[in-house]
Amino acid sequence: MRHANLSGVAFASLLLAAGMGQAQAQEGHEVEINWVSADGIEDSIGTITLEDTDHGLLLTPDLREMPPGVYGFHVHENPSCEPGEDEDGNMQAAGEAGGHYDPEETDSHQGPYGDGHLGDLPVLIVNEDGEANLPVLAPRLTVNDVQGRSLMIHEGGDTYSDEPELGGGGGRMACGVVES
Ligand SMILES: [Cu+2]
Ligand SMILES: [Zn+2]
Repeated sequence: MRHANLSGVAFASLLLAAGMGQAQAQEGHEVEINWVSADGIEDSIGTITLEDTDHGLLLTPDLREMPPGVYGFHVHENPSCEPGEDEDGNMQAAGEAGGHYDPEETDSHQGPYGDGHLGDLPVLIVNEDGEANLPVLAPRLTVNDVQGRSLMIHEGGDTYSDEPELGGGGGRMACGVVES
């Protein structure tokens, strides 16, 4: 009888472990997002969770303490949010992240539904409470594509076009590295 009880405990532990594994899978790939400046990486503003779906890559932000508005959002090439020199030799926030992820070398910024940069994502929306929690879908991407790269949030919106330069997106404001 005592033996049977012990087995029961062991079985319960096994179920618990299995349950935790499942919960982790459902949470998806979590990316921490930090403010960035020319001086370096600053405070965290939350996370963005990545998930493969039948319709493409789903990015679910859980960000806070941001000014309300619409923000340009992209996958950048390199897994770094450190400052780096721009073309004119000035230190730029998250410059080490490089440009928009563009494996086909289209050199064209057309937004998430065009044939240009693969890293062009739908804009992020921050509500009146300073929170971003509306998921966005990138139909041409998978989690695997963005691992070993970075997520970038820009001041201002995004016109999803080459004019004006960089689709009207402003400076690099917040960034997170997607671990491999
Ligand atoms: Cu960008
Ligand atoms: Zn782009």
